[in-house]
Amino acid sequence: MTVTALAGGVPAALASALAARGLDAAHAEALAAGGAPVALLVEPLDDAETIALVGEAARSGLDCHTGEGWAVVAGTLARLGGLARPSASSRLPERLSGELGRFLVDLQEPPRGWRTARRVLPLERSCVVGILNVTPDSFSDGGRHLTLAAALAGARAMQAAGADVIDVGGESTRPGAERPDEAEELRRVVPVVRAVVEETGLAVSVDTRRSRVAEAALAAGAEIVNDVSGLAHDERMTEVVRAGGAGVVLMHMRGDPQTMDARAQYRDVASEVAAELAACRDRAVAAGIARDAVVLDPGLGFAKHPAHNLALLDRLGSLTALGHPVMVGPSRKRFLGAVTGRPVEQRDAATAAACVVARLRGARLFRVHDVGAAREALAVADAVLGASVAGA
Ligand code: HH2
Repeated sequence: MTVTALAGGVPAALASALAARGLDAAHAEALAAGGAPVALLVEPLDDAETIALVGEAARSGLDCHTGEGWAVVAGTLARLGGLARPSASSRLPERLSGELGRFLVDLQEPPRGWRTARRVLPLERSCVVGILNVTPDSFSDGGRHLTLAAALAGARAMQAAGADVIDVGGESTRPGAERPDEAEELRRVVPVVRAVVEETGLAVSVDTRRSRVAEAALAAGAEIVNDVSGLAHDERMTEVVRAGGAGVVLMHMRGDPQTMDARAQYRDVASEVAAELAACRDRAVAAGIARDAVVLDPGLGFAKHPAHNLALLDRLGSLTALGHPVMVGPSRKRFLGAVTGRPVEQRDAATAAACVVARLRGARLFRVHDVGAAREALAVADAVLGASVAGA
């Protein structure tokens, strides 16, 4: 059974209104959190579960819409919490109340940090991840960082512009790209990782689908594995991440970069991506990867048409509700060209705007080429959200 949040959000306005009227801050925040509007899609359900849910929802003052094998329950978080609590009078089957309870715990506890192999990265402020592609053929920065000196200069410039993490990749994953062999990917990535770690002291992640590349990069000082296949491509990858205590980005994709475009078919993109990422997270955690090491990423541009990417940005709440920090990587991608009509080298303003939208919808990490533009735009978004929470 999967449960998906169709809406959610930080009820900062309510908390601040209550605090302004004399409630102490903690009490105001707790009341406001309980008043947050939430809509949950629950499926699959059998007939008995559906009938029980309709009855309990009505008794709790919640809206409930049902169809063949599914239900949407909507109301405040506090009332939904009541549904999930076991009580003598509740007629909800244990499987359903238990699943709702587990889901609501994640929904209420947004993580404040990301555990990597070497530190806990704070996420109160937006975390900007600078892209360092050491490839000849990446779609926007291919060929720019082919020598060690050029790669290091790129990393230093991103650090000066406010990057928190440098993401080093040796394979282009643009649709239809040709793959380097493993020896070539190792040759590209490992010396750059070592040098960037030594020279910048920033957290370094390695963008790879290969376990041997991840392992060598972790040994060279990387602390995060960013795997666009969500640990599905290489069966040793999960163990390499676990054994290295690495932070991990689980990104959503269908198929692989060669086949993904044909698989961009969704009935309801946000709930499907959220459910597939939740399953990916469950496999990783069951295999021993620490929960607080996991970041989720909707995989903008991977098996998604422009409209899918835009809908996902708007409905990121379905992902943040899974209880992990969310990363987005809109940088210079095709869907931004489709919206603005700009060629790839003129999409940094659109990228910064997409980052701000994602921040307002709950994302905390932003993978970008132009670190300075994103950092500045996100500083405004962080300040607006901070002021709202502080009750100014
Ligand atoms: N996008 C790309 C590569 N890696 N990793 C995450 N977590 N999220 C993303 O959206 C993402 C990613 C593709 O962009 P880029 O690295 O700029 O291009 P290329 O794959 O051509 O090197």
